[in-house]
Amino acid sequence: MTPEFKQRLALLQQEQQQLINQPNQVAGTGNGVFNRYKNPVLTAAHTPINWRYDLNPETNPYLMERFGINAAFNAGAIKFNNKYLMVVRVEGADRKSFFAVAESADGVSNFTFWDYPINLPQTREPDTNVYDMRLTLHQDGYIYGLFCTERRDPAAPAYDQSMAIAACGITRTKDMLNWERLPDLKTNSPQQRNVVLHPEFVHGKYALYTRPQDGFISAGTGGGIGFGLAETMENAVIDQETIIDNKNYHTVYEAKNGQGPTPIKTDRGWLHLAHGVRNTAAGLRYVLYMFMTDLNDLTKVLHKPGGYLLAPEGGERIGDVSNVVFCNGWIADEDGSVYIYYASSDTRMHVATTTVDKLIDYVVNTPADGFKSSTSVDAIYGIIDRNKEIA
Ligand code: M1P
Repeated sequence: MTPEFKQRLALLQQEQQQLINQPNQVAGTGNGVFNRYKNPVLTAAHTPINWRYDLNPETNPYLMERFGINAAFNAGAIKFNNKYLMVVRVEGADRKSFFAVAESADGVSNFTFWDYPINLPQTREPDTNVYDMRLTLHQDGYIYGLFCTERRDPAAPAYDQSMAIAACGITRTKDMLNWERLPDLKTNSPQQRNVVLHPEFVHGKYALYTRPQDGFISAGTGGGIGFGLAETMENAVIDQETIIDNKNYHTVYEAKNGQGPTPIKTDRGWLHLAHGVRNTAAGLRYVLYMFMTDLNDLTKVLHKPGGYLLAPEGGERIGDVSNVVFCNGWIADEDGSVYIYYASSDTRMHVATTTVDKLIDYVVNTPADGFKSSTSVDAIYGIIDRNKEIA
């Protein structure tokens, strides 16, 4: 081993340790609904050095990166054995994503990847790319991971190398180490992404949130957050999808939307976090919004605040796909704290913290979208007038 090799390796290890060990603090006073944090909780630079570098001076004398990692984002999340776990979408420089578990003791700092990425079993139709896993601890005792599996569209002509079909892949585990692969979900929609398993049985069936859409990127005649029932997860089929939260003109979800993580049960209803997309001159803008559904009828939306809960800010606005926040993982702790793990611009992971009580207050008491400028002004007048009464 040359002194240069030794020095470079020590530097790489030191830099990574500093990155992983840096404490994370709440940033600013926030809006009272949630707290943002100063540092991202995971980046490509958090991925283990021994995934990226051949550490043998004989075969890698310059200590070059042999496998580049481009991004770490769109993570599912779960509390497991008292640790906060994310199942992260890690994307290589080759554009392929895979899943890897990272854990933290406090949920906001020191996230460290496990030794190996998840070795996901394949179905008879191998995945080209997999991403955006939603984790659900189901009443049946399994932890399910529903994710997007993408393959080239078999109908694509040779000249078109971008046409793809997105479907919902399904895997499950009991220990977060051994993953069983089940057949992909079947629905009547040509494309499915953002499919999420509800944690409880509904009329003895598995309940799933879907996002039917016509094209790979465009929702077309589809879109909206759908809901459907499947008899089994071993061969999951949804015959009928009911749209419970649709796209809407002149809202933050006018182009498309999608369920985020598994909803959280509260005594007032199920709390949902979702992403909404609108088109702008600068391209698609992704924000996060919330709604609440009825405990006895999961297709009934009880409350839906107008606008977004969380939108990209500052450095979050820049990345591989800029102006995007996306969330497919949150953790509701036993003490009522909630950790919202969101990705910015398809590049890195952040956390926002809040509580179930605050989220209920936000969802129930924020004015709904009135779909017109004048109703927004009415809402502000209402706040001002009530404030004058107490002044
Ligand atoms: O690039 C932004 C997001 O685009 C897709 O989201 P949707 O399914 O709503 O179109 C996904 O590919 C997601 O991974 C990505 O973050």
